[in-house]
Parts: sequence; C-alpha cells; structure tokens
Amino acid sequence: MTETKKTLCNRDCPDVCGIVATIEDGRITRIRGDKDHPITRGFLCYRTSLFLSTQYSPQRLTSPLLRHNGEFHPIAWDEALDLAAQRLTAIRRESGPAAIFHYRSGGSLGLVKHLSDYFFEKFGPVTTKRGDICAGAGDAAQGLDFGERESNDLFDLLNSKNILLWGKNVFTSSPHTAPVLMDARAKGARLVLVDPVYHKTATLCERFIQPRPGSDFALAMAVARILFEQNWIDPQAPSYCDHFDRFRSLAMRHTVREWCVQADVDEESALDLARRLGPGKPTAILVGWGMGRRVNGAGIVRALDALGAISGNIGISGGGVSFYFKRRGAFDTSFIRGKEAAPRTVCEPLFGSEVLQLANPPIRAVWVTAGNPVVMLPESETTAQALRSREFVVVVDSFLTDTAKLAHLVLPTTTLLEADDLLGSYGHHWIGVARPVVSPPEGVKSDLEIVQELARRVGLADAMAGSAREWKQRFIAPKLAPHGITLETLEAGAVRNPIPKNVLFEDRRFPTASGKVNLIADEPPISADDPEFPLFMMSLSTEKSQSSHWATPQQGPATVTVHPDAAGGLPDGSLCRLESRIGSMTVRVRYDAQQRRDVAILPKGGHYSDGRCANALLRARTTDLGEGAALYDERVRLARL
Ligand SMILES: Nc1nc2c(c(=O)[nH]1)N[C@H]1C(S)=C(S)[C@@H](COP(=O)(O)OP(=O)(O)OC[C@H]3O[C@@H](n4cnc5c(=O)[nH]c(N)nc54)[C@H](O)[C@@H]3O)O[C@H]1N2
Ligand SMILES: Nc1nc2c(c(=O)[nH]1)N[C@H]1C(S)=C(S)[C@@H](COP(=O)(O)OP(=O)(O)OC[C@H]3O[C@@H](n4cnc5c(=O)[nH]c(N)nc54)[C@H](O)[C@@H]3O)O[C@H]1N2
Ligand code: SF4
Ligand SMILES: [Mo]
Repeated sequence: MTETKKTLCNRDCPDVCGIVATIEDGRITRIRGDKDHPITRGFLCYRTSLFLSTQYSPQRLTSPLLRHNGEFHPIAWDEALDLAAQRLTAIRRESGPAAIFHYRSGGSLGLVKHLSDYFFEKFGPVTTKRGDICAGAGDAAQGLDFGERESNDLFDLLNSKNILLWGKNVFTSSPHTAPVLMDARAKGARLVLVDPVYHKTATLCERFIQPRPGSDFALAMAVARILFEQNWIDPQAPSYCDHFDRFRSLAMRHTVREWCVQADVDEESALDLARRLGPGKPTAILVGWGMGRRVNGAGIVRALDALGAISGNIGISGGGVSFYFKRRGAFDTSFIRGKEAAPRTVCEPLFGSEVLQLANPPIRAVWVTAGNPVVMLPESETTAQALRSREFVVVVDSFLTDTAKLAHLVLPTTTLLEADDLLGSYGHHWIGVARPVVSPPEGVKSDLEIVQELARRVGLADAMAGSAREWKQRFIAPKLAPHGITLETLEAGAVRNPIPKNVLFEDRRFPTASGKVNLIADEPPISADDPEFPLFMMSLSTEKSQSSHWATPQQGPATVTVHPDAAGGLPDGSLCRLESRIGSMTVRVRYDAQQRRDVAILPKGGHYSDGRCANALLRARTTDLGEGAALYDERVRLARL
C-alpha cells in the first residue's frame, strides 16, 4: 500500500519546512518539500533530502545501552528506566536536586520537547543551563535596544528597496529565504552582502563587502558617521531614540577613514551602505545569527540596530533590523518556569569548566537530551572531561554521538519523521504541527514517553500525564484560541502566527523601559590579535550537515579553506596541522582566492572521536552580552605535519 503523509521538519533550522513523505508498506520511500507550504515551496535542503539514509541507518540506536567496564551493552527499557529513576532519586536524596544538571539543546525545536525541562523542574527543580550557545548575544542586543526579539514578516522584504544581508549565508543556513530574496530582487530590491567569508549568497547581491571578521562595529560606525554628516537621519529619530547625542559622539570618535581602516573596507563601501539606508529607504537589515558569536557580538548587533533606527528604517514596511522570529511566541510555555525555578544554572558556553568546578553540591549527574555538547560546545576536551568524571550521565539521542559515548546510559529516541510535536520558526512566522509519518522502530521511545515513564517511577505520573496531542493543545489554547486557531486548524496545514504584526513598531513605541530605542552608547571590546596565530577560525554551517549530524558519513581529515597567501607555502590539497592555543588537528588545505587572508574556514560540527572537531581548538569564552559563545574569535595557524 502506498500513502503520503505530511509533517514539519523539527531540526534546528530557521525554515521549519513542510515535508511530504511517501510510505510504501510501512516504509518511507521518498521525502520531498511541501508545495503547499508558503515557505517551503516544494523543496528540501540537501541534508534533509538525504534524511532517509539517517532514518534507516544501521547505526541508529534501537535499544537502551548501558556502559559497563567501558563497553556498551543493550538492556531492556524497564531496566534502563528503573536504573535512571533509582540513581537520580538517590542523588537527589543525598545531595539535593541541584546535583543533577538537565541539559537540552536544539536537536529538535518541538515544543513537546520542553516537557523534559518540565519533568526535571518537577523532579527537582534541578540545575539548568543559562545563556545560549546559538544566539545569546544577538538576542540580548535586540532585547536591550528594542525591548522585543521579533522580526518584520519575511514577505515584507518584497516591499524593500534595499536589503542588507549582514553576516548571513542563506543558501546554507536558511535556504528557503533565498526564493523570497529572489522575488524581492525581481520586484526591484537591491541586495548587499556584508560577510568576511565569500559564499554563494554573494551571487544574489549586487555588492559584496568583505570586512575583517568582528569589525562590523567599526564599519557600522563609519556608516553612522556618514548618515550624520550627510543628514540622512530621520528627523524624528531623536524623539524615539534614547542616547541619540551619545550615539552621535560615538560615531564621531573616529573619521570615516579610520573606522574603515579598522574594518578593512574602502570608504566607498561605507558610503554605499549609508546611501542605501538613507536616500535608498526602505532598507531592511537582515542580521545573520553567526555574527553575534564573537566577544563583541552584541555590540555589533546593537550597532546595526542603531543604524536602522537613526535612518528611520524601523517601523516602516520594507525596513526593519531582523534577527530572530519568536518561534515560541504563539505558544504558552509559562507553566514551565525554567531558569526562574532552578536552584542554580550552568552557563552554556562554559559547560565543561562549570560542571567541573561547581561545588555545594557538585554536579553528580548530567541528563543530556537533543544535544551533542562534546562536539558543539567550545573546548571539547573540557566538556568531555566534565562528563567523564560524573557519576551518572544519561544521553537521549538516536545515535551514539561523541557525547553519548561518554554516557553511562544511552536512551534511543525518535527522529524528525517520527516526531509528534508543535513547531514555530526563528526564520519566519509560520507555525504548525509535526506528526509521525511512520511509527518508531521497535525499541525506540519518544522523548515524551521517556520522561513519562520515568515520571511514573518517581511519583510524578500525574504531572506528566497526557498524550502528545493533549500537550499540544495545552501549548496552543491560551494564545491562539482567541484568534480562532485550534489544534485542528494547525493539523490542516501550517498557518501564520496571528500575533506578530507584518511591520513592527509602526507607532515608533518600543517595549523598552523608556519606550524608546536604546541606542548603543559605548564601544564594545574587540578580540585581541595573536601574532603567532594569525587566522580567525571560522567554523561555519555547511549544507552537508546539521550541526554535528552529517547527511553522509565523513571520512579523512576535515578541509580547511584559506586564501592561497594564507597557506604559508603549503600546497593546495596537502595535509597539514591546524593549531590553536589549546589544540591541533590534521586538516587538508583547500585554496580559495576569494577568501580573506586572515580566515581559516572549517565546517562546524566534525566528530571529536575522528579528530575532525573544530571545537577541540576553540576556547570557551562568552560574548559581551547574553552569555553566548565567542565561537568565531579563536585564532589558528597552519603548520607542516
Ligand atoms: N546546512 C545547515 N543549516 C543550518 C545549520 C547547519 O548546521 N547546517 N545550523 C542551523 C543553526 S544551529 C542556526 S543557529 C542557523 C543559523 O546558522 P548560522 O550558521 O549562524 O548562519 P548565518 O546566519 O548565515 O551566519 C553565518 C554567517 O555569519 C558570518 N559571520 C561570522 N562572523 C562574522 C562577522 O564578524 N561579520 C560578518 N559580517 N559576518 C560574520 C559567517 O561568515 C557566515 O557566513 O542555521 C541553521 N541552519
Ligand atoms: N565551532 C562551532 N560550534 C558551534 C557552532 C558553530 O557555528 N561553530 N554553532 C553553534 C550553534 S548555532 C548551535 S545551535 C549549537 C548546536 O549544538 P547541538 O544542539 O548540540 O547540535 P546537534 O549536533 O544538532 O545535536 C543535536 C543532537 O540531537 C539529536 N536529536 C535529533 N532529534 C532529536 C530528538 O527528537 N530528541 C532527542 N533527544 N535528540 C534528538 C541529534 O541526533 C543530535 O545528536 O552548536 C554551536 N556550536
Ligand atoms: S533542515 Fe531546514 S531547510 Fe532543511 S528541511 Fe529542515 S527546515 Fe527545511
Ligand atoms: Mo544555532
């Protein structure tokens, strides 16, 4: 029998695509993008197009695994959950719930996954994470400046005359934004990319500006100074911006030329950006998520917020400074108190060192779900040490990741094609449901079943009771029912979240303390050069993987892409060592004359156990605000083997 079923992709990706699966005799034989989904438009990205080989991979876990004398052995679910309940309860009794650390990352963006947080809050509350490895700095910046972390409707870009893609690789990281940009261009919008790295998104743009990594603040100040000098400022801006004069003084601190030297761009580029923001309005600034991952990441995003505000591009159609779409904004998660309830927190980017150091009580148990911190958090070896030295580590995943390998107990869970969940997106406003297109294989349980079965063993059955569907209803009802949207509505197809407006702040009132835009008034720190390690390690998203999960198995050393002049005489294609202050690994050099001479580009998320992991070279450092990680400020050098 052949049938087709629809679901939504739950991966940590701004697109949240509609997927149409063909199922023949219980087996999925094909997946493709949903033509009816306004964002997906009938296509999937490279990594999800190939997902069936992951879904049916022989490496997929189908039984809980217990580590004994360094070896994993399959055990029955009852035994696994009894053990987990017994160990967690004993640790709670002996040391208090703060001795348990629950860490959930972005393996799935489904709302139902939050019930793992809820369980551990009821069981403890236990120690949780704070900060955000992904978008901490940018979120904090926009929250501070606008009092809101939300964006204009994605399709409002069709009203822009200019679109500035500031540190954004849409073809890789949000491929379904690309058609919207092409449509905008067809309607006359003119696009610019500002990115230290050359990539395919430049081909959509009429101009490509390639600043020194992390120097966007200086570039923004050059642009701001030109806006002031040319009087391309919105005359009303002083009435809706705080610190207007201090911001002007900040921009005036250096000449346009001096700022441009810092940013390593020519003055004409700064003038071009200013002209687009001023006389070229409406101009939308799309702020990439990558740019915030620097020691001055929030300062950079704040400078872009200020450019949008003083030039009068905030509150108008075709304008805006868009960073994040509130993916949970339509849903009520207030019954989960999170950090507020936690007895203490671990700063996410400092996971390894904090877990090692916390005392009174020490962290004795770690529960990891939907994350691979050994590979994805900075300082892989410190994270690994932290996990290796705990008494009880549980990892819930579908694969034996580098993190799962360090667990005492591994619990196999469902994939995105088996998910029963509710989704919003951080790249657009469409919300909807994921529904299993097939049942999980024998021996696999959903995250919800896992916490419910654990709850039954520790006296929390009632608190966690309910089917996935009932929980979805609970998340949906408070905010969406008043708009006439029910679960049935979402089950019939994705809908636009009715809460956010197409254009934010049209009345130029902002939910900040003063009701005005909070303009940045001080220069953020910059990351110091290290002459012995001259290259910025840019370990970036690649279309071939979802963070640590590769669409096809990787073999051999990772590839590092550099400008030929930055290779120190190493020939194209040769093997060498990539070294940082804390580690080194063997890589293959690839020349690319379109790159800057001060960057070494590497895929993010290579496997640690195979010696391909960028994060093994990366020191754990936080961003200026929001406790993000300065992932792209580590300096490296190439050396002969
Ligand atoms: N294929 C694929 N897609 C993904 C992911 C993946 O792993 N693979 N990951 C997902 C995740 S977790 C997220 S958070 C999102 C967003 O994922 P991100 O990888 O954050 O994507 P971008 O927003 O494109 O930001 C990356 C861009 O920022 C640029 N950048 C870095 N530093 C600077 C700087 O100092 N100045 C400027 N101007 N630019 C800079 C980089 O060169 C790069 O082009 O994508 C998701 N999509
Ligand atoms: N060097 C460097 N490091 C980075 C980045 C970078 O650009 N460069 N990017 C950073 C960013 S933006 C992010 S968001 C983080 C991402 O960091 P993580 O969220 O840790 O990334 P993933 O590798 O996607 O790990 C998710 C895991 O969840 C599993 N999983 C998938 N679905 C489910 C599910 O339904 N339930 C459960 N329990 N597990 C599931 C997957 O198999 C996978 O092993 O990495 C950060 N680290
Ligand atoms: S990973 Fe992103 S682009 Fe790919 S199918 Fe999922 S939502 Fe779409
Ligand atoms: Mo992310």
